[in-house]
Amino acid sequence: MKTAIITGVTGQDGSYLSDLLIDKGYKVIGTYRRTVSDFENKCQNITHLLDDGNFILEEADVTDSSSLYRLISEYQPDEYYNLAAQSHVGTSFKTPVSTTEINMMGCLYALEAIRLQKPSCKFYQASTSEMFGDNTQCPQGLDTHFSPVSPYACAKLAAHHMVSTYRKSYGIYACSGILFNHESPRRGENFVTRKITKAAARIKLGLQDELRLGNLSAQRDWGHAADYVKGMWMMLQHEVADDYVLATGKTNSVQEFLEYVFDYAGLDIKDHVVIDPKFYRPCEVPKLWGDPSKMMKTLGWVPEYDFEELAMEMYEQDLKKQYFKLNKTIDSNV
Ligand code: NDP
Ligand code: GDR
Repeated sequence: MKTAIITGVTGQDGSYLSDLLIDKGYKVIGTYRRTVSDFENKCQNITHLLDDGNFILEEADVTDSSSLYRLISEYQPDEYYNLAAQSHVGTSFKTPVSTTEINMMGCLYALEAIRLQKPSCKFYQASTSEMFGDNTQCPQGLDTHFSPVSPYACAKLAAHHMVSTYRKSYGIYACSGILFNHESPRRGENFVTRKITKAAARIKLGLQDELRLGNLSAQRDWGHAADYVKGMWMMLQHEVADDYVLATGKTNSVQEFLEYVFDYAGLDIKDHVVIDPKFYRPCEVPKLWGDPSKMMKTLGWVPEYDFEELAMEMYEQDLKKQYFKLNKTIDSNV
């Protein structure tokens, strides 16, 4: 039985990756960090795993190197997926230092712990298309010049280079997956797709009237998280460690995502959507459109979801959740 450590297991990708690895017979050590917010809410993406005998939840902070040393020494993992991050690009402009500590140093601490305690452990780093920044040369691939425009992307780019340095200098099996945006019903509620699907569901049920958004012209290559975690795992099963791009190869604007969801829900954008400069970023990434050809040719990765299926699933799941909450409130009032 293989053992994998997944940091950031309560997040979107950590939860899908846990599902996949447990299904494949792994023992999964998922890490979360304690915060004052209630445990149940924090663990909502992994509630279904908490009683699984092959899933162990461990407390760790990736900026605390000792917690990573302890985990690697105790569990002697075969694979380590570094997914923990301050992952909100907009927030990184307000918290550049802690974002860098988590997104850059968190990666370095893990690489060092592996090098010193279990050098045969394979390492996956969650790199990002944000590293291409304002370079709009499309489609973006492994040869595209990086041009980060946020503290988030700068920290991720430093970590990205650290990964290839550990691969070349120390012989660690370390891969970076440069992943383009991927979403799902488990996506955090302050990312634009989920903000839109949740708001559309609430407007439909009469629970909300207005949706305030920022820049609608940004274009993103949006895929489904379930497809992307499969790609992460495939990268670590190849004979040699390498870097890859995971993307759908198609791009859509935020406006197009909004239109699709509102049309599907039978709502009129003009009646509900307000542009609020509060959600503009000091510097924007205008267009992301990835080239996944290496991933497809070398590893045989093929995404199962398309843009419309993704948007539809997210809206339907939000509608169900909001309907359930509404009925619970009505029940408790009668
Ligand atoms: P999420 O924001 O959903 O999850 C991030 C996780 O990291 C959360 O569980 C969070 O826990 C945890 N975390 C944050 N800080 C720390 C810390 N100091 N120590 C331990 N855990 C911490 O992100 P996603 O699942 O969407 O993304 C996974 C990774 O992939 C991230 O690294 C992200 O930057 C990267 N990525 C994501 C893409 C996407 O489109 N989703 C695309 C490209 C890259 P808490 O609740 O405590 O904050
Ligand atoms: P992104 O995702 O920054 O691409 O990073 P996000 O959904 O936050 O923004 C996408 C685009 O939508 C515009 N936008 C808004 N964004 C948010 N969050 N809220 C709004 O109200 C809003 N209105 C318009 C943004 O300006 C942006 O152009 C995600 C994260 O998962 C990163 O961790 C990951 O590395 C990248 O994707 C690839």
